[in-house]
Amino acid sequence: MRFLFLAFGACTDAPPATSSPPAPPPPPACGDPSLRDETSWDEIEIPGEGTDDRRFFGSGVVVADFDGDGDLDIVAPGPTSARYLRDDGGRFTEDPTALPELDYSHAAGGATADFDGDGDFDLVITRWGGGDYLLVNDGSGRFTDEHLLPWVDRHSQSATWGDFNLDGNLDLAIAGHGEAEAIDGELVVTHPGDPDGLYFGDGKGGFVDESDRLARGLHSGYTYVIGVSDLDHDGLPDFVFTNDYPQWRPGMAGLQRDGQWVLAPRGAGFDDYDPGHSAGQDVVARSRGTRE
Ligand SMILES: [Ca+2]
Ligand SMILES: [Ca+2]
Ligand SMILES: [Ca+2]
Ligand SMILES: [Ca+2]
Repeated sequence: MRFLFLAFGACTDAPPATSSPPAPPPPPACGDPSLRDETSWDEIEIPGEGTDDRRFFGSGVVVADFDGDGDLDIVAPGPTSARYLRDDGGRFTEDPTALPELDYSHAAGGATADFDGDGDFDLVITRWGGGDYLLVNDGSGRFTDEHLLPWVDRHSQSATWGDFNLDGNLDLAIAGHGEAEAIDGELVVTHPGDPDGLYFGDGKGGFVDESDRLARGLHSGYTYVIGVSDLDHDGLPDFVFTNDYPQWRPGMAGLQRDGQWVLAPRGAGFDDYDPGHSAGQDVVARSRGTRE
């Protein structure tokens, strides 16, 4: 598993501000050739993350200022571990004690948010089987597992934070994938994938399993990522499901209706998620759709 990180701040295509009052210095322009110089990047290779299991692959890393020192740190879930990399003056150092001692096998992805409102970034790590973790930050980039999520043995890929029911508390959606079968050298699925998870924050630091609010047709799509957007512009958050396998719908939209999420009908403009296509003006969904 390799990562490339730019040692400078974000760039922009916007022209520098010239009007008064004086504006802060603009970020470097994207045309700055130094930003395209490979020597401007740190390359980090995390050893031991290879796997021969073709059924498994991760869904990403989590980046945030976990220790509150003003720079971005990294949590890298992987097939055999989850690793915490702290930015120490522009160089990343692994801190093996930042994350609690847990079984991180088949850690697939994660997401961060300050779900408890204490000013630091907390962390969800999803696992492709064996249960997901919600880790609470103590403010210094050290985490504990307080078992705030219901334990579900689901082949999870990724997690998404948001206030889905607009009650002021952060909620969590977890994408459920599933196991395929190897038949004649090809991976195929002959049964529905694992149900996605939907957990509403209770305002007291806990979560309530509200997965049944997702209509049956939205579950079980071998989902990589659940995106959130108000697709139909009614003020209520909707979901986009980016799925695996052509045997199932590669993409689905769930529209919020009376506290439930219902499958948007085909032809309504929300199901055009074939590989390379976009869905609506707010969300771009992409599903590979086939296995290599
Ligand atoms: Ca930091
Ligand atoms: Ca927090
Ligand atoms: Ca909420
Ligand atoms: Ca909506």
